Amino acid sequence: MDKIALALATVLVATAAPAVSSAETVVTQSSDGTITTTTTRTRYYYGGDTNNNGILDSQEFPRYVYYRWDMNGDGFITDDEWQLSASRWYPTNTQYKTYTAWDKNGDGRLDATEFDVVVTQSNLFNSWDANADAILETEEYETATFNLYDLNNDGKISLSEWRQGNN
Ligand SMILES: [Ca+2]
Ligand SMILES: [Ca+2]
Ligand SMILES: [Ca+2]
Ligand SMILES: [Ca+2]
Repeated sequence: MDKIALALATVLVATAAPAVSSAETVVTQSSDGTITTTTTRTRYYYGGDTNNNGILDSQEFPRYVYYRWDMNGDGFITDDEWQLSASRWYPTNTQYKTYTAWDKNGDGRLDATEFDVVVTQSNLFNSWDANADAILETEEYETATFNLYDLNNDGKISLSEWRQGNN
């Protein structure tokens, strides 16, 4: 019975960690016999890359964050989803301790429009976009994502930090 429970837990962890990227390798041979291998990497950005160009820009960013916070994918950020994400995405800003100030229509949850205001007013994109060119390069995206998991800022992601980030 314990084995079954453990196997189930493993499956849940595996499915909770989303596919971040896929790699496609193209091998071409030119007429002189030279073989060239090119690998391109495509990121999914959780559906936030709405124009599908492989890059998150400042317009797309709020929706990307929204998809990541809406863990059950029902289209709303509820109190429990807010609690799980706010302290990781806004570790130093107590303004984001609760969602109630952002719930303009008072229905107890945040829809995409309400949440866009949160992301825009908090200037979250600017803190991710280190070179301030209004797009997130791979390195900027990776650094910011790493920081989401590295809760104690020691430059490493422990197993427990990894689990907390994927719950
Ligand atoms: Ca894009
Ligand atoms: Ca939800
Ligand atoms: Ca609402
Ligand atoms: Ca940038």
